[in-house]
Amino acid sequence: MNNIKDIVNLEIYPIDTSSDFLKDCKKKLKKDSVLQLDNFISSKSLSKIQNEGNQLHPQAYYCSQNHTVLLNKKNMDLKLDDPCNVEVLSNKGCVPHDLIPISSDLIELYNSLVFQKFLENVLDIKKIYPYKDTLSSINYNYYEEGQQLGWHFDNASFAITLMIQSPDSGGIFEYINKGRNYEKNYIDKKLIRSVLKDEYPVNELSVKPGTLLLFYGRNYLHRVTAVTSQKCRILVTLNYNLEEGVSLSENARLTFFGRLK
Ligand SMILES: O=C(O)CCC(=O)C(=O)O
Ligand SMILES: [Fe+2]
Repeated sequence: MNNIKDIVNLEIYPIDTSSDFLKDCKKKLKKDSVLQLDNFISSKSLSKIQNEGNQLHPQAYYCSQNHTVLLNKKNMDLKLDDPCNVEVLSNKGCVPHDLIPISSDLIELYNSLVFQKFLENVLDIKKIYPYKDTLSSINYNYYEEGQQLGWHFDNASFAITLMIQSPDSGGIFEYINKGRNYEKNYIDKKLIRSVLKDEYPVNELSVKPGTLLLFYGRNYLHRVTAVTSQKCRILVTLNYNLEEGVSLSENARLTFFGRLK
């Protein structure tokens, strides 16, 4: 039986007990807008997940799409040089939740009340819920050589990712901790324009296998640069909702998984 104690490195990250540790995480997330917890997953569990990710790899569904930073299609009725109407490319493979074995440590982690409570505390959220549909809660993402995720703001307010396998080169997570305030309906087009033109200094994170990353993806512009090695980048997204019974839109499911169920 896999147990949260065997999956998470509780000696380094006492998510089950220490309130000081929680306060620290909260503070860091507020200050830096990202929370990076290296070696969050124990080495034994990480090996299991890496094997699982490599075994599932042939079943990945690959998609390639052009989209704007707001994840829309180019709108011909808007100014074509509006930075929110400029298209970037995203292409990657995805293995959806229903293909992940029920015995997976990822499922244990995702469903763990200790882990969920930790996320709720750090993110200052009352309660998080899994997706209602069978595909969207846990996703393996595969970035092959030449594949990337273009600059964007997420639709979801926060993102939780787990690095499984780093490529030998490229595939770097880059972000700026401003650009939009969704709650206040504010967007900094000048800033977005200069980021899209590579004229703004962006932050990059060096993320290793086993690292858990939390970030406010809806307000912070981010991307994954193209992988430039034969070794692919494998990353898991742990996707939760703020309300119960929510499914990912049909459009998004068809785009990312190639099916609705
Ligand atoms: O792959 C990553 O590190 C980030 C993923 C991401 O930004 C997304 O799925 O929206
Ligand atoms: Fe994102």
